[in-house]
Amino acid sequence: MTAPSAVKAALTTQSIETPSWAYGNSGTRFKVFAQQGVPRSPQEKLDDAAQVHRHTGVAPVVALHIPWDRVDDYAALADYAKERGLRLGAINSNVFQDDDYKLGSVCSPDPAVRRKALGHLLECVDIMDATGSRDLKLWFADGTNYPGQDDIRSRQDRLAEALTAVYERLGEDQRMLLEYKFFEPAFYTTDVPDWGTAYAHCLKLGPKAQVVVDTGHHAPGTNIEFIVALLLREGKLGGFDFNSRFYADDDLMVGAADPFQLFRIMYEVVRGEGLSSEVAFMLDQCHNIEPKIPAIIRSVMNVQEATAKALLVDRDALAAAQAACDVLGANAVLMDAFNTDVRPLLADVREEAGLDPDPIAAYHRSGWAQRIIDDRKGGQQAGWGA
Ligand code: PSV
Ligand code: MN
Ligand code: MN
Repeated sequence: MTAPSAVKAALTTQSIETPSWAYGNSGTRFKVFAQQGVPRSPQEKLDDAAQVHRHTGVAPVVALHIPWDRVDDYAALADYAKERGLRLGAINSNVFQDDDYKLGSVCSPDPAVRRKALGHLLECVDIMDATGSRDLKLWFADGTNYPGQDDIRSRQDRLAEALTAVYERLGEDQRMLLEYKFFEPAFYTTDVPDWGTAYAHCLKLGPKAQVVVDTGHHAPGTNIEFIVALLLREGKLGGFDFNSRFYADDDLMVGAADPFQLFRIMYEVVRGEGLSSEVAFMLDQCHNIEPKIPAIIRSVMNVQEATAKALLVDRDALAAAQAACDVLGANAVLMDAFNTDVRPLLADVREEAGLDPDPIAAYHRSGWAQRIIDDRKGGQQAGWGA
């Protein structure tokens, strides 16, 4: 087993990015259940994110979603974050919520719609300049519902054209993260349905274009850790949108549905030297029925637990068993790490950082939940069931 001190040291290098929309009200297409005390502004979302960071110590970055987090002065918003020990992370573009986007955005057959969508993406890069954000996250709802509705290849050409324009606009230290999703809202074709399509576009664009793996965006049974291993090997894994799913894009708390899968993913991250700042560990979740801040704290802890277990894998023993063609021995090395209770180790890590060993209990004791219920009336909706 890897020495606990080395595991603890590696754990301190990971930072987890929480999404602004997870702090707001969300729901399904059937109902948004409003909760008391949810943020009424991007600033209040940052106030809540600061609580998550305060109790976990590893969530100093917050992703924004434009236009859901539209403000007049983005540099001032970045200052607001900084004053709370945070920084602004990925800017998530939104080319799916306007009526104009019924037949797609950058892939639409209508050139005026394509121009509008590209204008929004370029505006997001302007916002990155103001906030100091490194990453532009691109998720396209584009696709078709019926065979013959539009030309699959022409849509790829339009996509490539828009991505190229955005790529050329990126600054020296900025990146674009292209996210794929196999279906929904389109049900016949999706223009960026899988890692292969995202990878092909990113490869042509250049090193500043990277693939983002949303763990809820695959067909059931897909081996996500294989995709992670491959993208890391090719230097093309820009980050994760973590969440968990039982059926489709459920956006439940990461690690809730399948902690073993999360461990397997994190093992490939560790194996591929991906615990660096080059890989963004973002959450993309919605908390429709559970209180939001403790749910986000729980999610951060779940990522940490999977990471700790992945770090505990005895890589020398694993390599030896693999080289000896010892199938069961190799599997046992991995399972030993997965079956280790890492909660005491993580409690130590927190205490050594001056934090409460139990972040959820510390949050409940802090009084923040009652304070926001008292102070905030009429909280914001996250947009839609992102
Ligand atoms: C839609 O599926 C989605 O959940 C994507 O995963 C994006 O990352 C997110 O919305 C925010 O736009
Ligand atoms: Mn996502
Ligand atoms: Mn999604």
